[in-house]
Amino acid sequence: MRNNLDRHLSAVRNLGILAHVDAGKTTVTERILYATGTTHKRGEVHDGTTITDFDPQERDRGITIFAAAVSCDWDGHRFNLIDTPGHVDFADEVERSLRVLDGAVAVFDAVAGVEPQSESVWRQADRHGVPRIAFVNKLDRVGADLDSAVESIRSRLHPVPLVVQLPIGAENAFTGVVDLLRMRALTWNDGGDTAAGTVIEGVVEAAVPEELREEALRRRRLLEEAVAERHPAALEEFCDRETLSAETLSGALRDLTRTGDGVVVLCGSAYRNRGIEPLLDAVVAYLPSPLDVPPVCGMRDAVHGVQAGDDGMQDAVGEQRSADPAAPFAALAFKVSATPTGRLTYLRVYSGTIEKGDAVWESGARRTERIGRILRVQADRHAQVDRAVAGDIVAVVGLKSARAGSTLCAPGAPIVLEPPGVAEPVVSVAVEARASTDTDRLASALARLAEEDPSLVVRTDPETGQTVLSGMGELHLEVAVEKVRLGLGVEVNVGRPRVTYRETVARGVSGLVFRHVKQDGGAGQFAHVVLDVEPLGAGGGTEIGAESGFVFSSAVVGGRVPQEYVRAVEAGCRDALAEGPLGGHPVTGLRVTLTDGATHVKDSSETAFRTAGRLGLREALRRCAMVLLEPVVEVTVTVPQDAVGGVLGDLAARRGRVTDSTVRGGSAVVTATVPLAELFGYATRLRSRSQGRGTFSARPTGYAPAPASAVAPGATAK
Ligand SMILES: Nc1nc2c(ncn2[C@@H]2O[C@H](COP(=O)(O)OP(=O)(O)OP(=O)(O)O)[C@@H](O)[C@H]2O)c(=O)[nH]1
Ligand SMILES: [Mg+2]
Repeated sequence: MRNNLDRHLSAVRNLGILAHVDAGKTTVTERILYATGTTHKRGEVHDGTTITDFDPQERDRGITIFAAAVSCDWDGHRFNLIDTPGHVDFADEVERSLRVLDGAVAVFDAVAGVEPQSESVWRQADRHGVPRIAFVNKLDRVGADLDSAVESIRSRLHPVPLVVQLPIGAENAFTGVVDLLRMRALTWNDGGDTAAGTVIEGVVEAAVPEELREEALRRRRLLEEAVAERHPAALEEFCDRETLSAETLSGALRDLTRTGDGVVVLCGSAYRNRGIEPLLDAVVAYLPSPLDVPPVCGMRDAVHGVQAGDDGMQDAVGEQRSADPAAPFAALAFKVSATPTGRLTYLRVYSGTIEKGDAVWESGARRTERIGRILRVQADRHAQVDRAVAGDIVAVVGLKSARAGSTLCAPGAPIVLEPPGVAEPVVSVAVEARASTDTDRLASALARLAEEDPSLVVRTDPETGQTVLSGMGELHLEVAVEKVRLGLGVEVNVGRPRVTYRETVARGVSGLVFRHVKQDGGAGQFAHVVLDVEPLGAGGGTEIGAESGFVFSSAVVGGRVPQEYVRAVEAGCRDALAEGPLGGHPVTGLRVTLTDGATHVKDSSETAFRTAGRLGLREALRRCAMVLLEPVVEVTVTVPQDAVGGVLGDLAARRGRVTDSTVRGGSAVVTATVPLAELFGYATRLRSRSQGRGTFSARPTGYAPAPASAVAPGATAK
């Protein structure tokens, strides 16, 4: 029984397709579904006919917005595949997907090489320890060059590229690849009727053409040397025989992929349907199954059953779960979406088994939920299955409170798995229904949307009473508003986008004494605190998405403030960080030390110390020298060389600082850091300046001091 289960699990591959916008992720996914016989028609992104870009806005805009999961079978293996969006505004979708994947295929454009967002997702995958293989796509394009793409992978991402194929033909004449392991030539037939009769579409295997033999042998040698250098068993064989067998190479490539000591590189043209089958074989051969990845770590939820709002993690104990279908059930919800089928919760099951009707414990709302139908996901189509076991990615109908990031587990063995991080929003717009009768419907639709997408925040501006929607960028907000408009049929007015500012400490204060005392009858309150506040120093908390912009410690001696009150002071300080003294913006990049304090036998309590922490830090911040920070991004603009002058002038006018300017594939590529506030409307401006031939992408780099002139009146909306 156990062996059967292990066999099943070792044949599962949970993988993501990652890349910069337009590298061809959705097209690769589409061809994978075609090659595996999951679909019988090849959809195209530009026709709006792909399986994974099924949302109306994705079809209209020709980009992926939402990560979509699909399952397919190849060579006795089950692939659960997630096609992710490449646009930076949707990087949170990628983050959530990476949290639940065991491996990934990173797609690169053979003309552009490594592009900014490929670099960002590569780093994200590094952080999550997700092993990956590289697919250099678009070899059919004019200017495509595998070697220079590989060089840019090496120089910008710093892995050891292990190239296992040699392209046959170039650009329009790209017909196939030499497989350097088996030393065979693979070419692809397009199918159709020719003078010689009907040609069946598909891959044709043959001997390596004579004219490529020498080059193929040279590259095979390079591959063997690179592998032997990094893999002890391979090195032994290489020393004995001065060569490596295909089996040894394959095994070593598998090991190097999993440890991250090398990255296998394949190539092809998804659009022309060349190179997909070897890519699938490589996923099977090199990427890990759920059994090959380390057990997931979580915290045993010791106070299972207490009310929501209690600090349930206080007594939590670390616990590991391995991919064992017989172990207690544990799964992480990584996506929630409202569909005509109902509310779907996407789960990665880490341990145990669930069936329809099972009761599970949900960590977020801290309540028991019941599993409705279990679905194997096929983008917008679904097939019902009886159960889901460790290692599976499925969607579940019937869960009411689970959100992206919730843990679901067996009620008898509660555990909380670490949720994916959520980036903080950097752009906000005010939204209102054009007809006041639609106001409530709009508000509840926005709230539902924010439930599905944790990187969207909806709040009411206390001063203006307006509904303010915040997110990761202009496009993110535009898509959200459009989704509500299309879904409800409600016309919406949208205000000007504004960036979210932060405040930080430039010069701190020490020995600030704050006394919180109320002793006028009834239960009193008594808490004295003495606080030091100082800047965290270079970069502290000013990276976008930084989690540790605040460090708290206690230097109180002699137990003058008991431990539980110290924790309450810290919580109070965190409360105070929500609104800084300059303009009510969140405060980041500071260290607070509790140096002393005093308690009262009767009137001291955690509540009193929390209040003292909040009011004390607020008072301290008023006395600090504070600096306003604005979000800054790195933009990469690609334009025809004759348009570069205009682009440079325009960037300078937007307070941009050019950091690099090169020529790649006949186009000028300009890199600059620019305050995000200056980039609104840049896409339209660039299009008109370059007659539609320019493209740009932006990557958040952090916060930087905002000049006083940058903050126009009213621009301080949070
Ligand atoms: N010439 C050529 N074009 C390709 C190839 N693969 C994809 N494309 C085209 O490149 C464009 C972008 O492809 P997509 O598959 O949407 O790229 P993506 O990476 O999914 O893009 P986002 O999801 O928006 O980040 C489409 O017009 C594709 O037809 C290829 O191998 N060769
Ligand atoms: Mg896509």
